[in-house]
Amino acid sequence: MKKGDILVSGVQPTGKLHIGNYLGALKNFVDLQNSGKYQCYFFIADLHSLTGEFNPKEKQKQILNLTADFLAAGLDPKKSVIFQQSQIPAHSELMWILNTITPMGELERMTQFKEKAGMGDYLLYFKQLSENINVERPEEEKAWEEYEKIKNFEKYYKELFSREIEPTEKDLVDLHKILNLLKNLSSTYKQLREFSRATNNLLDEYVKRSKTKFGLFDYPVLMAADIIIYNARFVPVGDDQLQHLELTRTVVRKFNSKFGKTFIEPKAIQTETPRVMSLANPEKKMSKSQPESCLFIDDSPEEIKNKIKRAVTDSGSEIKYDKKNKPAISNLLEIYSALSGDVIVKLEDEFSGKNYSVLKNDLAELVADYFSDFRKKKSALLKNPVKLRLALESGSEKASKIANKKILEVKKKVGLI
Ligand code: AQP
Repeated sequence: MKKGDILVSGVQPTGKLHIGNYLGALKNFVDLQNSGKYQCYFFIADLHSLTGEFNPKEKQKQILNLTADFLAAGLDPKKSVIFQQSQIPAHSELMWILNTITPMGELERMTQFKEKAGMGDYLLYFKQLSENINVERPEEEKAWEEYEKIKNFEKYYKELFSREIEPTEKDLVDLHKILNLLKNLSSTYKQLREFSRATNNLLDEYVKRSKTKFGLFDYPVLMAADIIIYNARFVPVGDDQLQHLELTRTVVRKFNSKFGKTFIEPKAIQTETPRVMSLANPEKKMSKSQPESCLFIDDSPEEIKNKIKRAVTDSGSEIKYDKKNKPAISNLLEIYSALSGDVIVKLEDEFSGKNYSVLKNDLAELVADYFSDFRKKKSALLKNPVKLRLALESGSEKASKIANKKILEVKKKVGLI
């Protein structure tokens, strides 16, 4: 293997890979590997994949399926270390040590957690409410006392939702009590009825949150361990992982300042398409957990054609790259450009005067063609699961040598040995 900076990234074996996973991560893994500039470590993030719902009977199949994706896309065990996260206990050991220095407040801020635990949109909505609340003083003097009480509530509310840390369930219960007291007074103040409704909804979300599994909350700490245990300087990831990577950097600083310089602060490497958007809703990212939003890289040409045909489009008919006003067409153009290598201006020129269906037809052909070789290689690889398993085992053995050395260093620094 060539010398050079170390680079690490992983993908969860949770199902088929979509074109976002490919253009935001896997394609880049292959390019970075082939550049010869890095020592590359790519792993099957099977421990991470336990944080969602899953069927244990399917897990082995998913692990081998993703290994086949890696190899069929061009990752080469002779050039990169390709391994299975759970085969290297040092990742989990390091995670535990990092857990002891990671503030919960940092984890509570993670957008992905808030979205998956069902709170993200609600908190955003409350923030907006708090920014807009401004109850006017009523004309009639007899209502002034009532107005003062509401004004106090307004102050309390704004303070609660302007903090960096989310309000606790107790804050919400208190808020609810105040709203109940104000309810009799507030018949004239429509805004407060909206707060009352929203507070009830948010309390429901807190109940949902309390049922959310801790693994999902702790996910970014395991991710930090995955990266820094290899002394990685770079991490090729899509946009959705940037916040987690920032947390990794924070954890590294905390560890180094407490126990002495041990870890490197890693940086992201991103592609031109770090955030491929959903085919069903171009305001949201394409996500495996929303299969209807996805174009999977092993979809058949027929499926690709149907999915792209059904993809939502924007109003108007001009094929123009304009993320704000034409998010759906811009997303299709980005995918087109990434796969064809043509710059977007050239595509706009090519499709000028043509309608959306021409772009969709051409894109469907391009995607089907692009992945045709991949599909063949993948189906051949899947016919030999033993070979896939051996490839993973041999990679895991190489990775564990590095990881075991690092965990020893960490244990010494912490005083465990
Ligand atoms: N829409 C996307 N555009 C660009 N890159 C993306 N990635 C994920 N979605 C997009 C990147 O793919 C890599 C591997 O993803 P993963 O399997 O670890 O992540 P994931 O988050 O489970 O994949 P999904 O589709 O995002 O699943 P959901 O949202 O359902 O959990 C990562 O580098 C990621 O940034």
